[in-house]
Amino acid sequence: MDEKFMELAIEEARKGEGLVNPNPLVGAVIVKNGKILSTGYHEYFGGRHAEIVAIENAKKMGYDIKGAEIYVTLEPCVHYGKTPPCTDRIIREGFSAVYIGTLDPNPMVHGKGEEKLKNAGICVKHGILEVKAKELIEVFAKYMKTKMPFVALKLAMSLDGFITSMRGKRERITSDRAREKVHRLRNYYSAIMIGSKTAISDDPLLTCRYSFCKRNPIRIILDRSGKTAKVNLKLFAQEGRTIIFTSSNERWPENVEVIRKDDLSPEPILKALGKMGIDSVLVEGGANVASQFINYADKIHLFYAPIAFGNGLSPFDRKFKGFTTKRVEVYHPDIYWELIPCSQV
Ligand code: AOF
Ligand code: ZN
Repeated sequence: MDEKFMELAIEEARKGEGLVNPNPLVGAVIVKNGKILSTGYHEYFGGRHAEIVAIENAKKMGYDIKGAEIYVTLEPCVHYGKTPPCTDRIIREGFSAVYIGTLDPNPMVHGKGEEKLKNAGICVKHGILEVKAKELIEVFAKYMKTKMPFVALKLAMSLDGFITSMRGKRERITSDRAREKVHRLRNYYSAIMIGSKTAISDDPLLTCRYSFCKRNPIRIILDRSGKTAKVNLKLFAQEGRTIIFTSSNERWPENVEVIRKDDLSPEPILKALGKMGIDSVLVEGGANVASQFINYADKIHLFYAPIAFGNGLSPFDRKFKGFTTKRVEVYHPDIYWELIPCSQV
């Protein structure tokens, strides 16, 4: 058993970012006599599972995989979903060992995949690089368990703790490098959410515009009074879905999905998104929306820029507690600080 093969399987899995939701990111590596024969990953929602891709890749290259070992980031499935069970295939191919990153939180699979493989006489071990393997499926796990989307909050903040200056139109806070990271987040999460005030004052595109982007996130605007119906926002003309939550009877362009609700507080919004099959949302602003959703955040992506506003709005005007540092990175000259709720440590 070697952790470096699991590391590679995790790297493979990440290639599916943006296309697998609401399925999990999964990667697999096939090893024989210490040599890597093939790799594979879950490429898109409804597509072949990672193990199957790795098996078929090995066969394409003419390898005999009987007696080989497979490293897979998530427990192989036992159910007939959109594809037949991976455990059956692993048994049929004659693998000698299966190394699993983490068990599948899906109750149809959890523990059953491992048991089935063991009963077939295969050596099975789970919990290889488990912290990383779990992080890989954190969106899937939250959505599977709660039917509510994973909530990620993105904040760009000045050194003195403000997310916008008082001068009206929002100024650019973070650098180009930080911006690339933000687009990675837009590619990673299924949807992106902002309030009507930000939509109107910034007129953002809310698209994913770097070479690594696989698609645009679903754009969600919270607009209680229907202010955005009266303006011709750029985001209405972008490729992909736009959803407006509102309690007004205004009319929007035809391509915009309008959901009428009296209560636009986080809980009913998140429940509605969950029902629509949306597994994750990146809350991008502004201060009002951020401070409302902060207590629902499963993760905070905070970008600190070395500038000072002297005054402005802080998203932390409500009770803020129970978060801890997951990682810190530098996107020169900005600092990126990833926070997670203490309950998840
Ligand atoms: C794996 N490898 O690559 C994935 C797994 O509808 P299906 O057939 O695609 O099944 C989806 C379920 O299968 C999903 O909820 C999760 O439990 C598991 N996903 N399992 O062994 C994979 N994507
Ligand atoms: Zn499977």
